[in-house]
Amino acid sequence: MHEETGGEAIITTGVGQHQMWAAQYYGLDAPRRWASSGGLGSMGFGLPAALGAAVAFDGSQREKRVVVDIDGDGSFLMNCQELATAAIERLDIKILILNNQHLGMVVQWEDRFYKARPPAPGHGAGTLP
Ligand SMILES: Cc1ncc(C[n+]2csc(CCOP(=O)(O)OP(=O)(O)O)c2C)c(N)n1
Repeated sequence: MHEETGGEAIITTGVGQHQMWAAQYYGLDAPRRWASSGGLGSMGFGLPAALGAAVAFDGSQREKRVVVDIDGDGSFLMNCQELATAAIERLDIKILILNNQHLGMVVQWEDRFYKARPPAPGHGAGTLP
């Protein structure tokens, strides 16, 4: 994706493993290309952030930019109703969902720090969160 866009795309993310993966492997090499909730860590950030970036860089006030939300299935679910906004406002965004069918980062921490004991039924490997 970095190659295809010449690194010019604006990338947004949810929070979780997909976010860490994107941060490490996308190959960011310029400022003002990355919108991610690294402080509060708010799942659901990716889609609305992408909508905002698409409005800001729609080619009217500023140049047109490719906008990609790299999201997790869990994070995406938290604000997927905003797809309606994207459709109504005809916003040009792309969404890449890394669907591991888990709240991956939570499972990872359970595995690492809690001997793989899930805190609630249906939260463990092989099930939806
Ligand atoms: C609103 C909100 N609720 C809970 C959390 C705690 N949390 C951090 S990462 C994560 C799992 C994210 O799952 P997903 O979006 O599917 O990403 P993955 O880790 O699988 O890539 C959770 C529940 C959070 N950061 N934000």
